[in-house]
Amino acid sequence: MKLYYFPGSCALAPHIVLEWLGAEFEPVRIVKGDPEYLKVNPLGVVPAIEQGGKLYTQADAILHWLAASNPDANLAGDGTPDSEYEINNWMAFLTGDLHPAFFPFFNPQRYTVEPDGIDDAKDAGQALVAKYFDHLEKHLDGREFIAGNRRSIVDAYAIPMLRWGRLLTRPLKEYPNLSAYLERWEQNDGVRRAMKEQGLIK
Ligand SMILES: N[C@@H](CCC(=O)N[C@@H](CS)C(=O)NCC(=O)O)C(=O)O
Repeated sequence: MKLYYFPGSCALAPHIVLEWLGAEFEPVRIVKGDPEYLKVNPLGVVPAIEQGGKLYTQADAILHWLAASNPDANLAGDGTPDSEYEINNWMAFLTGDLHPAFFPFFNPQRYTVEPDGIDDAKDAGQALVAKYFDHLEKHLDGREFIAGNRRSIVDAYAIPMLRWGRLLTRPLKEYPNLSAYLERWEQNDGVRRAMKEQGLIK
């Protein structure tokens, strides 16, 4: 199994899950825009996992696939409609709302045709991130995990997003619950192994 990633990206989420699972895999670091990688994944984005001649893409789908392939690890719902709903609800929020809100911050040139519109695009993205961070901040009040009462693929996915929060003009430390949550997870063995393999910590 190969996991394609670039450091600190949303590919950190499946990387963390693979560490939690104790899976055997090869992390493959790619450079954005590398034409060789476009031959693997024509969309040019990470994460992607190659296994058995098949390419798995889309973080949400990959994370659900990993959880479903390893049911004993209990990383998704417990099979009841409500627990599946809760996992899917938070995955949709993180992958469909929060992650895209960062797009104009990281790639503002894709969101404006005005040469002097870059800062505006970045600011607009940050305003949207703040809205979603406020929502998650309230949700995490008194909670250890985002979905249910045990760790799940949702927590793995939240970790890279919250790390990006440290780069914002209104940085993560202004959200006490989010900061404490991330700091807790950054002490987790599997999370540390994944961050180390991506060169994010020593
Ligand atoms: N819908 C995709 C989005 C993946 C995505 O945008 N990944 C970012 C890294 S976090 C990326 O590869 N960006 C490179 C680019 O947009 O060129 C998913 O959820 O997997």
